[in-house]
Amino acid sequence: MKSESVSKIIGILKEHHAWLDESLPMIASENVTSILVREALISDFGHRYAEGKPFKRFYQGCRFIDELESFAIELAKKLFNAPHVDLRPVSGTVANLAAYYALAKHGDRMVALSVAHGGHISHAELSAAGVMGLRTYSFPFDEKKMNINVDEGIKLVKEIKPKLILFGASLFLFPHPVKEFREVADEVNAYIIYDAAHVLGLIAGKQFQDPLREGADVVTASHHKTFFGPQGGLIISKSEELGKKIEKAVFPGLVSNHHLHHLAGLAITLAEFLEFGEEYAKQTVANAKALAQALYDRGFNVLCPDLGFTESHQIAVDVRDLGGGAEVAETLERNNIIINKNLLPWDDIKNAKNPSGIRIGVQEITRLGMCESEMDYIAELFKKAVVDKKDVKDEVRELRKEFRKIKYTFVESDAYKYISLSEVLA
Ligand code: DSN
Repeated sequence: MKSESVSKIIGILKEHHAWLDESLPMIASENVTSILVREALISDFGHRYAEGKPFKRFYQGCRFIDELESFAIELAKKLFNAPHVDLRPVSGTVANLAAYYALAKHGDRMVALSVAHGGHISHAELSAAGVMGLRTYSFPFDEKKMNINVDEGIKLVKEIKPKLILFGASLFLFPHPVKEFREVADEVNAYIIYDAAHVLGLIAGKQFQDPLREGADVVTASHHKTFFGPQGGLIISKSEELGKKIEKAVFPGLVSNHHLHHLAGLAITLAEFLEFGEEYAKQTVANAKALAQALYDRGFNVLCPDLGFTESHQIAVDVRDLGGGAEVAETLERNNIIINKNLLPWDDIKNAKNPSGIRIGVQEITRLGMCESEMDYIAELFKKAVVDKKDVKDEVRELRKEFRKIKYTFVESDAYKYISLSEVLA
């Protein structure tokens, strides 16, 4: 390579790929895209502008972008059984901003989960909710059930009369009580937003709750967690009328040009989910339950044993007796098992640097084809690394050798192999 800077940059990318190739990626908010999606990402769509809606653009040259975007919208409407979707938000946070902007005004109130109880940062006043001038109130939370306290929550809604009631979370073990709040939402004239970023793939695969049918007005999401698309966001509305409000908030409100290569990749992911989504989502939830049980059997303090630990792709573990979330996450990383430290309900947000817990996600290793028996072995590796303080890097590497390919797609390919176009085409 002629440029030292470019060689350095490509060298770093290759090292990252090589590391991933011998690791267990278990961050609950990530996933890996198929080779088909990656092909879309390097297409010329990534160089173009298409402000506005299909066939009503402010730029020429959008003929094929229009065709693809309208086709993607049709696929998404079919997959989510919804009358309106907007695929243009460039992230989950932008999707939330657009929903806030469409449905509320500066100074309105919103009830959502606090960050310590699992709420996403964009649900908080210090982030997107505050940027939109919303005054946020935290749902009362039942720590034992790791869920919203319905009776107390309804009381709070009646008292403060919010404009928005927001469900969904980043630590999201069990379905949220959407239908239980529909009546009180109508009573106080509030909209229900459901942030499905984490569980979109499980909803698409019909293995979690169905927020639109349970009473949500709009569903916001990123589409790169349990939904294994390229990074980006979307908004699903329960009616055309609400969809029109959302459209205006997205453009010209918050997004000028959406990322058209990601839109193309998302279209492919929608097709993958229509074909493989149910099977993938089923295996993901089965794997999460199996790993939770296997960790619990080995003495880990996995949350909610009486409730079956989880109904999603996530597991939460209290690791205070093992040195806390930061220490455990770092120990696992040294062993090529990648998870994150996480606040648990009793933690003060000021302790975010060393919280009580860890959060584990199985959606990416499920995409690599792993099943329940691998979950049992992975729990053993967790114990060896964290409790017995042994080095398990070699075992992780060996395990990964058997699971190199991306499954649940039309063309299986290596998951983390670095593909160098400059070398192939030179
Ligand atoms: N903060 C991310 C997560 O890990 O859940 C989502 O944006």
